[in-house]
Amino acid sequence: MFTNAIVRPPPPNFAEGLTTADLGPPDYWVAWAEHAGYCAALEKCGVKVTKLDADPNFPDSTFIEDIAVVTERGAVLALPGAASRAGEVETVRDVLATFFQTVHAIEPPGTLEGGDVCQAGNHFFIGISKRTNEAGAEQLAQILSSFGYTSTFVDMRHERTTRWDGAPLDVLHLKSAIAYLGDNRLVLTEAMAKRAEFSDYQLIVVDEDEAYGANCLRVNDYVLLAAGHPKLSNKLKSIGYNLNVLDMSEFQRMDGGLSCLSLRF
Ligand code: CIR
Repeated sequence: MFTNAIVRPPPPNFAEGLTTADLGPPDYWVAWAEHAGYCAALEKCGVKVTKLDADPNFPDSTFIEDIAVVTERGAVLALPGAASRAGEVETVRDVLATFFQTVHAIEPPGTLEGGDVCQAGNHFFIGISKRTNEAGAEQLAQILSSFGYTSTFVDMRHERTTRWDGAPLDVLHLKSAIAYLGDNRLVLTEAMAKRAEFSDYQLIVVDEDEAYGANCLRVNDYVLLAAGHPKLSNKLKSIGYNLNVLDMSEFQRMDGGLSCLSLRF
């Protein structure tokens, strides 16, 4: 059960953030409204939402999940692999200190972004990507082990998806392509479903044309799902999940998914 979430609304210069989606610039006010809808959805799931001030110094700072790994046993401050995002850790460190006695931290030469970290019960999958390096993944695995969790690494460096125009697109983070729903169930893209790392799980495979939907989010009694993924929506409903379908269009333009918009614990 999650009781808390930390979020940060997009700043007015949100469009200046990093992106590869080639879907055109996001509209700030639409993004603002989508973010408000996301916060309302979290509240409906029964979590208390702590909202940080939007920070125009960091256009990508709404994607707060990348800046920490929070668990019921402790918190770890990340160290973003994207140089433009490095300064986002300061305010996140301060807010985590209000919830956790000790906040561990990834240290150079390690880099790690929370989007590469997928908790599946007492086990963690840690993606090694363009943003998370081996040193960062090793450091996180050691800290998680001190909390009593196990981890395995998933190499994402050659993982590609197909962009809307047919062009190949690098998968940004591990959780761009998988989500853990509880009950030993993973939602994942076709490419990820073929990988040995996930063979012990029940797999809900997302069709390639709905790949963005793989970044869905179980929060207590609901699964939050981005709008526009009817096949995945039907699969999840048929298993019996309560869905809350959310508009994410402006975040998708900036390569961000549902999970990226909050830290949950
Ligand atoms: C970035 O490139 O860092 C942001 N524009 C998007 C980050 C999305 N985060 C995530 O998938 N966890």
